[in-house]
Amino acid sequence: MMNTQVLEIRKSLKKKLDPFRFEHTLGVAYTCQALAMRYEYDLQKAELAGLLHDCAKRFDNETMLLKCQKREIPMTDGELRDPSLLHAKLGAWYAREKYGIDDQEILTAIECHTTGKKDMSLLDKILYVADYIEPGRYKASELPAMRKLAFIDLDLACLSIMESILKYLESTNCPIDTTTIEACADMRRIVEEKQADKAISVREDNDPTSPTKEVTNVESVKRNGKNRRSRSRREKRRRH
Ligand code: DGI
Ligand code: FE
Ligand code: FE
Repeated sequence: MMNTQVLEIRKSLKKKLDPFRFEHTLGVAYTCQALAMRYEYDLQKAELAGLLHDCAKRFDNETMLLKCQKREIPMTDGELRDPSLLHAKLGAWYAREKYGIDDQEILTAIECHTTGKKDMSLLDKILYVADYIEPGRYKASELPAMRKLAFIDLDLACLSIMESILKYLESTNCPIDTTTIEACADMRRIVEEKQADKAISVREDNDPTSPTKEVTNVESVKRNGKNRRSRSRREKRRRH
């Protein structure tokens, strides 16, 4: 069933955003939903985050600075040096105050969608990645590979996008916000820890003397033998 809140938001954004930004918004909302299906996240929350993520993108830098000052939204040095970053924070403010979103996960995802942040939630990562890979994007680097990777390993896709953006910012001498650097370092730590865990478990699987291997074997014998047998006995009993 189509949700009326989503329809209202879409109608309002169509009026307020320029046609290219509106198309991008629909693309991000759609991609957020696709990733939410893949990673078993709430589809409607993912759609709302995608729809509203750039809702403050219609203001110029000067206006955003004034609006943030007026609303006492704290600004970082990086945002003061490049106020275009403020559309994320200001967007979260609009989502809450003007579009009636009270779900903190959605608001946080909108707030960190440009720089990322430490300890990103599943929705933060879904929105961050969807913003980069949505079908309408064509300029970003390595898009086909990123699009594929997003549906294989979300953390690795997130890290690859962050590294690519940092490389671009460094090459163009753009002021880099510390949040962007922290987000990338944190995601690298997560990916490296996951890779180390995987390497250990592969080594243990190949080592017949490994104690964990024994436990795994005992456990799998229990699961595959005893439990399966008792289940089939139960099933037999039920049938007779
Ligand atoms: O609003 P969109 O264009 O859809 O996408 P976005 O909100 O992810 O913004 C993308 C731009 O933000 C991209 O050109 C890289 C830039 N960006 C990300 N982190 C930083 C940054 N720009 C600066 N100056 N500093 C950062 O730390
Ligand atoms: Fe944005
Ligand atoms: Fe965007």
